[in-house]
Amino acid sequence: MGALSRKLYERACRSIPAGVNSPVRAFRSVGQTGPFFVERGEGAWLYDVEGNRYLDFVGSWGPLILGHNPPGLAEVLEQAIRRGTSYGAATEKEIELAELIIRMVPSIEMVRLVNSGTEATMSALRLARGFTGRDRIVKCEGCYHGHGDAFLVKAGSGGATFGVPDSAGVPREVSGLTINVPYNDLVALGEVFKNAGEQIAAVILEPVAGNMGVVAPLEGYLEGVRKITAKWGALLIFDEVITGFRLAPGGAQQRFGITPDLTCLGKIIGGGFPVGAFGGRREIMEKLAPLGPVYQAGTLSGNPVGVSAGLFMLRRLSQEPPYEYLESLSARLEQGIRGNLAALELELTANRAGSLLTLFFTKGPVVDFTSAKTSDTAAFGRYFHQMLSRGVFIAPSQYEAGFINAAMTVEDIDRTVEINREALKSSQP
Ligand code: KE4
Repeated sequence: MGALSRKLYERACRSIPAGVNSPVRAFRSVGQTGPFFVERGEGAWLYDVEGNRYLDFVGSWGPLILGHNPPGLAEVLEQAIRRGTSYGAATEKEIELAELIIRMVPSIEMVRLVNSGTEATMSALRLARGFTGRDRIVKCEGCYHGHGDAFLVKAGSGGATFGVPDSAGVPREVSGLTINVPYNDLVALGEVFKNAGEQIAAVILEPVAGNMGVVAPLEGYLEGVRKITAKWGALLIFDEVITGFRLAPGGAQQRFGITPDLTCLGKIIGGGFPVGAFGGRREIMEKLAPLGPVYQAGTLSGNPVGVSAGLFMLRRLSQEPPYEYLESLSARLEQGIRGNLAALELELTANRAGSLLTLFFTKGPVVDFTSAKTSDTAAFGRYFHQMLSRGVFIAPSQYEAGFINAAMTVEDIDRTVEINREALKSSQP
């Protein structure tokens, strides 16, 4: 870390816990005391305060599928801001965004906007409990659904990285209602339902997991979860905060042909602005206040600036879909990395789903949290720094996804493959 970043970090630590506003940004999982500080982002690149530039595979953790500041976005936002930054009153643009989300994600008949992925999952959970009259929920070990109390039970993102399966401050009465099952394990899920099926309001999962590193559903897994939840009258909630609008215009549910009862969205939907959403079957959504008994609210929900960013992103993704281009870049990167592993005779595991990719420092296969946790996180930490020092910024944690974005070029990918090879060589013990 450069002298300027170090100085800023020391100053930040005096006023912000660990100097950051979200734990993973502190780089503690890769053994570094503090992060570099960003000066600006442009296209596929991040620039730090020392003027170093990094090819950005974090992309604000998913929202920036078009890269930083895609052409046209700043102008749209400037116009929006000039009309006021927030009204706390209804606007036509909120209807336009809702209608566009419904067009792109067919399982969504009605949708409500919120301000983050956490708010989307928290609200979807309360709605599922209100709709079914049941209290228990099922989640998968290694899946992360934001920092709502009910989900901080073996959370797979920050929690796993910090080796803290539960969070302090979550009452036992709350975490006791959350049942964890291994991802990709229908037998375990069936068992849970056999024991407590009538008490279970919902199963929530990432249809492609990104928060234990990238782990795709095994053949038949999502279909099996759909069947079990339907049989027992529990709702199926797809947390598509990462996969929504990324794996396809209609997200993972379009890619795998599964219809959940509720879907949670975030990240891309705001293009870097704080926007989230949850939506699904009309009969469920109509339980929401002020129509129905399930309360949910938000001062800045449907905010005109965030909505303008969301309309820009989703219109761009539906009118000029980057998915083929992203697939070609992502496949090229995966092939390059696999070629390096073979040439260096390294038995590591590269998992990819569309433009999501994780290199696990373990032999694999990595199909759930238990297999992900066999990764050598110290080796990953060395690799992270070798990549960063060569100008490639990957997630500062083994248990996160890498995000390829449409501002990247074939040359960027080919350069990354070369750097990956050098970094792998120099990070060997
Ligand atoms: P936010 O509240 O952070 O907007 O969304 C929570 C969330 C919900 N569901 C999924 C599948 C998610 O991946 C997330 C947030 N993802 C993390 C990265 N693993 C955000 C980065 C961070 O926590 O700083």
